Amino acid sequence: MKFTKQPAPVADIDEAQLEVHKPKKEAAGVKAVMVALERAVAQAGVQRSVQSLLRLNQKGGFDCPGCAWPETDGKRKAAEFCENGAKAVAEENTLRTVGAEFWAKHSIAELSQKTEYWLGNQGRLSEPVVIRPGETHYSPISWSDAFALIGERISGTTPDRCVFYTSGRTANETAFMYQLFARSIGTNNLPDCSNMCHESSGSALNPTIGIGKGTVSLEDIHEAELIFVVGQNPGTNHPRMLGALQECKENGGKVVAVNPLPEAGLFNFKDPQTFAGVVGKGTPIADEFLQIKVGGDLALFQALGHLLLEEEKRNPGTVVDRAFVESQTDGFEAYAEARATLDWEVTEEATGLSREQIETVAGMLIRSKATIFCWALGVTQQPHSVDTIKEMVNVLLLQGNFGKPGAGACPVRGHSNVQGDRTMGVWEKPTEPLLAALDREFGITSPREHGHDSVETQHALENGDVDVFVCMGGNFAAAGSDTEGLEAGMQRAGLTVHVSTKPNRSHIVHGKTSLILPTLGRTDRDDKHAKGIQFLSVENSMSVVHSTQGRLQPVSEHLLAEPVIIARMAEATFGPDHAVDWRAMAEDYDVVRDHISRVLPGFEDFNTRVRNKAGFVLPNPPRDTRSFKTDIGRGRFTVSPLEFLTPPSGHLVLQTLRSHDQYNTTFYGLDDRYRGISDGRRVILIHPKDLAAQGFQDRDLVDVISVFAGAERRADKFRLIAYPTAEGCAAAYFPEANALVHKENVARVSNTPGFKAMFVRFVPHVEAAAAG
Ligand SMILES: Nc1nc2c(c(=O)[nH]1)N[C@H]1C(S)=C(S)[C@@H](COP(=O)(O)OP(=O)(O)OC[C@H]3O[C@@H](n4cnc5c(=O)[nH]c(N)nc54)[C@H](O)[C@@H]3O)O[C@H]1N2
Ligand SMILES: Nc1nc2c(c(=O)[nH]1)N[C@H]1C(S)=C(S)[C@@H](COP(=O)(O)OP(=O)(O)OC[C@H]3O[C@@H](n4cnc5c(=O)[nH]c(N)nc54)[C@H](O)[C@@H]3O)O[C@H]1N2
Ligand SMILES: [Mo]
Repeated sequence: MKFTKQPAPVADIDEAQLEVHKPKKEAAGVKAVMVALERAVAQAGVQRSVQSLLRLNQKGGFDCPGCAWPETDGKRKAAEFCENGAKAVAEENTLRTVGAEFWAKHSIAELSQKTEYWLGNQGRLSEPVVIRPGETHYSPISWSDAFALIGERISGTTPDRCVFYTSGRTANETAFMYQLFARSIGTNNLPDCSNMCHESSGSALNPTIGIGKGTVSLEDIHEAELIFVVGQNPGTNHPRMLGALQECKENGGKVVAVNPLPEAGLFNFKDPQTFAGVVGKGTPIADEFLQIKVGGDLALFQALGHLLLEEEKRNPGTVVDRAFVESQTDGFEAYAEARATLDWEVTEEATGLSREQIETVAGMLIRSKATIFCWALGVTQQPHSVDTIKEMVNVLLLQGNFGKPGAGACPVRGHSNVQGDRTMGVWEKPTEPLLAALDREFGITSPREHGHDSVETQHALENGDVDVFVCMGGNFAAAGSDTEGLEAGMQRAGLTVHVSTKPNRSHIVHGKTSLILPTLGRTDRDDKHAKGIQFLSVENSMSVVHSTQGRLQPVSEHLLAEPVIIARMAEATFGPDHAVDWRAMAEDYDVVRDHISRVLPGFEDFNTRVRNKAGFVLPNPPRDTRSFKTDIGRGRFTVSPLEFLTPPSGHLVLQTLRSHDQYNTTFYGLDDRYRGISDGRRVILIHPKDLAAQGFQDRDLVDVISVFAGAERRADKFRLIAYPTAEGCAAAYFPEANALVHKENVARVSNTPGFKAMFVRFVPHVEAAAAG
């Protein structure tokens, strides 16, 4: 098939075009379907769009690259996707391509002036390119020369000066090969996007419940009596979750939303796949909305624990699941003692909520016999995130909300295979059993010393300690904090290797030498193998492993599949006589799966079970048997001191978030429809009272200054927008505001950047006088 349509590249963002309308109180509906189809057709044409959307999340089809929310098994609708999933697919399916001509036309100096929106919209990368010291443009390089260069550079330095980043789209088999490659070289420098995302969840769950993952299934969401949605914007980031919440409500369940912003999807959902959703009023979602202050969640869950214990004192045996607590947990007495008293004044100050509001929600918890706490980044990107999540676990343990239908912990993951990548061993702090199993299976000696996480990688880059930086997907320069320092650090790396689908900022602020290696995406057919067409697998947010297979014709014949790229990097590094048979794995992914089945517990007989239509579920002790595989063999109550964000006087707390029209650092479009903001992104959402108190007016143009540990960071030209956020808390888009996040502003223990915990003030923006 010849591709005919080559839609023109888009114009870049013109912030002067910014439009602001009233925020919406409902999500999805017919509009969502229309936007999805319009975007799909604009990028890929009718035929290709139909071809791909009909296979999205279907058995034998491909896994949606949009998010990690599971598919509705057994009763999948003909079109099991959401607006943003469809946009993610359209983004990948585009017929625009970026090849030699593009790179010859645009210099790095020119490209450095472009936004991610413009860069990403140029199209799919179609051939490998290189830029060497002193050059101003990328230019084509053959695959074999590219691999030779990588092999040479890795062999020419020490393992600790090589870093291997993974963004969470990487499939299981790919991730397994990738970590094996790093460990065969001799490094655990395997930072991943999880470090910036749900690391705090793993850091809190591992010691308390013995597994770093959620403990619920999709059925549990449907059956819960009460669900908390904390620090999450499902209407935009996990739209299919709204269908699950709707089902829960239809079964009589209740929902509590905890968020500083009144996000549309938390209030009303119009399921575009049902008649009622199209013509009716939709389903109200949240029964209670706690408009919490940013960073106030630890205080909230301490107060809820306190109120539950008080009720237990009044009516013994009605709240605390005594049998469960006694037989399965440890540390209850110390926890009960710590939560016996509460300072309501401080609690109200920390949360911005009234005592009555918190008591109402505690009453709902007390009445519920099956509660689930869902959470996402509003909770994980604070200095005290790990303590907050531990406190949520305390409340769940108290009522025995593990291992029974409709109950449990549900960290809602981001990237579609971020959870699977970690399961496959992409982790800078690997466990000894994993390393021992790798060594046994492959006859290598894995390094035991921990490697760099994302933030440590940033430090290493800035210190000039990285010679080879390989990025398996993602956009590290834009995703991390302290943009200016990070970009300078990237430029100090000896060689950057970007295995990517689309151009992005990280390609532009490249290492001294840099390669961009174009690869297949989820939707592309992977059939250039002696053994014929191949499929891969992923793990969703609920520990279900299933296959994913793209069928579309790739936009260019020069793309290589990720497993092939890893195998060839390894061959170039180790030569033909390495202990690991890389080529066998690249030719036939069943070979990778056979290795995985012998290395990772839970993957026995992987090749057979992955071919089951619905895939298979990984073992999960809290869910399966109400047991906790912690070091003490019990669930652990913990005691954390109260902590919340107290900005210096004259400052607000700034959180960063995603618009409805972006995927992390990539922008599908410029319409944050539910929040009513379009055609511009450099905005600060601010409560009208704070706007007045700061001496500004709606739409004023300001420069933003953040303060952290005595240091200041500055980002210019943002427009203040009066918005119904919690008082004292402002919001801006990621990645524009990343320049304001000091790299040492991180969550304790997990080292996740404090992307939702900055202290900022504003000064009027003054245009620099024209030169001359
Ligand atoms: N369409 C689309 N889908 C995506 C993504 C995308 O960019 N676009 N990204 C994917 C990825 S990698 C991830 S990790 C997830 C992210 O999914 P989310 O976590 O939903 O992403 P954010 O936009 O960061 O939204 C965080 C929410 O937390 C709230 N919040 C901020 N601070 C606090 C706080 O202190 N307390 C509480 N209670 N709430 C707070 C914000 O108001 C916001 O509603 O989505 C995934 N899915
Ligand atoms: N301020 C602030 N910063 C944040 C966050 C925040 O909430 N606020 N969130 C953090 C979070 S949760 C995350 S997950 C990170 C995201 O960090 P990353 O995962 O590094 O960033 P993405 O924007 O998802 O990466 C987009 C790029 O991935 C490439 N890509 C897409 N699909 C594929 C594929 O199939 N294969 C390959 N090889 N490449 C592909 C494309 O080239 C595209 O340009 O950002 C973090 N940064
Ligand atoms: Mo994420």
